[in-house]
Amino acid sequence: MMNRILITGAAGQLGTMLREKLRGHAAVLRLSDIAEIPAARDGEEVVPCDLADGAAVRKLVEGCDGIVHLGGISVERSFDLIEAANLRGVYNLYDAARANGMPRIIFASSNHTIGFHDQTTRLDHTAPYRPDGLYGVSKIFGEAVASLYHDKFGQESALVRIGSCTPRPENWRMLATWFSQDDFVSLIDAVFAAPRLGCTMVWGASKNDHGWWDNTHAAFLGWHPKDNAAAYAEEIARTVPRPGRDEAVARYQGGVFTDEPIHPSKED
Ligand code: NAI
Ligand code: 15L
Repeated sequence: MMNRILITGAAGQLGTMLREKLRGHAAVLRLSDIAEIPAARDGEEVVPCDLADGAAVRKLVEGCDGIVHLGGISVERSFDLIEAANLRGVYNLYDAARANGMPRIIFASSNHTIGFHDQTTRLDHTAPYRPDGLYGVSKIFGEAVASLYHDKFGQESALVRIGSCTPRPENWRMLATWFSQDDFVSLIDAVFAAPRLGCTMVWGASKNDHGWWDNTHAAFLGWHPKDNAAAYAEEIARTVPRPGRDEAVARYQGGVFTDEPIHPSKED
């Protein structure tokens, strides 16, 4: 049993879900966000923090033996916003971990690191980056910081390139990208329990019949996803109009993110 797991981004969509599902997986869940978080219950601590504030992040990480790093901008936005939360924030987190005994970090990376790959291409861990926006670029930066801190200091991380983590698949693309909530939880347990982690990229997806991503390289973690978006295929075919083959959502792995503009920063 772990003593204290820190969840950053705990007020967000996945943070709120993991707050419930990781209850009891550690003696204490330390919940942090820049946004308001509902009050702590038994076995929880709420510690508000802006990830862009290095001194505050250093204190935040103190006493934690595992980190699930979800905090940051989670969609395409201006460089200003992305820079503070996803560039400075991820650097602050890794440097704070180095100063605090190097607890394992599960970094919520994203499929948008490779979003411009065509949906007909199957990818493994050697696939080249093809970000579909500044958000995807920021997740590549996070993966690079994790790699640096591993090679330089031995910091262990799982770089989870999450597909689409929702209660159920909602559209045609999610027949490939869906990551069930339970499969995310079992991955977190496997990562914290593994005798050796290193700095390992894991595709955050369930075992979808129509998936694009090959996790063979990460088999040593002993993680076995159980859910399959195919169980919802008939319902999606019945209720969701199928996009045209030339639409970004049906062409590229990153879907509609590939169609986003570069959002102007304040000074532009
Ligand atoms: P979300 O946007 O609902 O939650 C992110 C949280 O981070 C928010 O509560 C926000 O207040 C917080 N945050 C933003 N800037 C911050 C700062 N400067 N300091 C502290 N906290 C800050 O996103 P969601 O969907 O819960 O995703 C969680 C993580 O997983 C994100 O990093 C996202 O990029 C990643 N991810 C999520 C996917 C999904 O399917 N939901 C898919 C791929 C990646
Ligand atoms: C992400 O990276 C986003 O954070 C999430 O909101 C979804 O859009 C997801 O990717 C996706 O590609 O479905």
